[in-house]
Amino acid sequence: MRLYLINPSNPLVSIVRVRESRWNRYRVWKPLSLMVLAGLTPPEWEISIVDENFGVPDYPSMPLPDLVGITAFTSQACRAYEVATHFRRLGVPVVMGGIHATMCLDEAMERVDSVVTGEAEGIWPQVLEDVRQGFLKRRYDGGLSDISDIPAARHDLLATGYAFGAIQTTRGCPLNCSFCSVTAFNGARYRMRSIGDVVREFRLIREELVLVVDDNLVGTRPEHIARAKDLFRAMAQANLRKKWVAQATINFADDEELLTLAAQAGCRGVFIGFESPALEGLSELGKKFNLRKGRDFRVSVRRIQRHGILVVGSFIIGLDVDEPGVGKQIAEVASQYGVDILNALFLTPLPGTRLWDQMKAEGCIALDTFPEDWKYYTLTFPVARHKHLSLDGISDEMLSCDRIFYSIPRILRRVWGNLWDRRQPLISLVGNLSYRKNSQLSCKAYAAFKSYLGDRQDSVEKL
Ligand code: B12
Ligand code: SF4
Repeated sequence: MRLYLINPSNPLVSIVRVRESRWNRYRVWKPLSLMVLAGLTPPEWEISIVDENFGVPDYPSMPLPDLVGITAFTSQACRAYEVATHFRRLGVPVVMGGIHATMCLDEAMERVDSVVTGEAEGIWPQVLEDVRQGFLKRRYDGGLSDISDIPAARHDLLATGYAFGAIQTTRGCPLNCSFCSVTAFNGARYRMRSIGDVVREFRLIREELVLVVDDNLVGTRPEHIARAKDLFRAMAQANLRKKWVAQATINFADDEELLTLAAQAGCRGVFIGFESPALEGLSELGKKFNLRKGRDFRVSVRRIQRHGILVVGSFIIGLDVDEPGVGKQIAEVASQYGVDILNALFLTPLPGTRLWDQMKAEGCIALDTFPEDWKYYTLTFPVARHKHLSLDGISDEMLSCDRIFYSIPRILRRVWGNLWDRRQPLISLVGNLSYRKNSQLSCKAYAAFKSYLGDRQDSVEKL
């Protein structure tokens, strides 16, 4: 039995445009979902993982599979349906799973043979068995998996071409920020894989650099932090020789022992959501967690950096509190905090989030011809109506934010600081240049986007 697991491309996602920016070569990440599915698949299936981000293969020249499994974030949905149509025309059954199919079940069910909602661990073997028997059902629900059921991902498939390997050690987040789909999809309970499983899986990864995809590697409660410390101790003891980057909340900075252990275990970079320079902005997003303990972000960032760990700071543009000038304000605040790399994104209503419900109720979702418009839900295009910022205004804010933060003098100053502190100067340089280049690509992309909207006059007027 032959199985294709496909990660659809979206050419509008800047970090996969390797041809236009060679710096992106280091930022094409592995589709871990498909590697985990492969890990759940019995040996009688011959599996190929296709990541269209590395080029769309010539499907007609490939042997016909018995089953196609497609994953998709919302931004990939359009392409997912194109791929599904291709295989269904050939009589191959297509199963779709992942966040988009879960949040937009009816839409997906109209376009594929079967949809798997939720996490797949508890249900995928059943789906495969049903295919073998010729009784594929229209819908399966995996719900939330038992964390101990997560198998080691198949790191042997998809071996080449990526700078980073990928692994997941926890699922779920209790914070439920308004714009984020993680709590809705993976639940509010923070579920932690066993340390033994994680260390064993780390050994299977061939790349020296690894992305730990957890939404918050250290968690928010004392028992989560204690587990993170144990994990880091075990990783250091196992002498894995990996350098890894992860996502965490700002409380990562609050515990010197945690930082020391993380660095000893190979942590070289952390992605932190600061989200808004304004207190009202954080309240609006439901991210009051950032405000606890009367935090001084500059001190927190510096404390992390002293351990040789880069800080990537993420901010959102388009909140109700954001007025003209917010782009410059974010660039300046991020510089004051001292982050090494800034990731600014548009506030985007993703299906299944609280923000989606709110914006839909208020009639603020501007790009709503679905599924075609999903391809713009990359967080790098303005797809909604914002309180104080027009379409032109908000894209100008984004460009001015990037232009200021990624000016050559500022990049040089930061990378010089990285060199001086011996804090990953190379990764910092590549990251800064990749963001700078992508901002230039965005400038062109906005022009094309505006002409797309121009053809849909109604949207322009409403925006
Ligand atoms: C790593 C990651 C990335 C990596 C992607 C690597 C990759 N190619 O997969 C990078 C950094 C590139 C990335 C980019 C983006 N990301 Co991202 N990302 C994540 C993150 C943190 C982890 C994903 C992961 O690997 N999880 C581990 C795997 C094992 O879990 P899983 O993907 O959910 O898969 C399980 C199930 O969903 C299911 N399943 C999945 N696919 C399939 C397919 C079949 C056939 C079946 C049966 C089951 C199944 O089975 C799996 C095992 O249980 C998630 C948050 C999260 N917790 O998932 C956000 C997340 C997926 N990203 C998100 C977003 C918005 C983006 C971006 C649009 C914006 C951005 N700038 O970050 C871009 C878009 C990229 C694109 N190509 O279009 C949103 C997506 C929401 C949505 N509705 O689409 C999430 C949920 C975060 C959030 N804040 O809400 N991301
Ligand atoms: S943005 Fe981060 S902290 Fe907020 S709900 Fe999502 S994963 Fe949790």
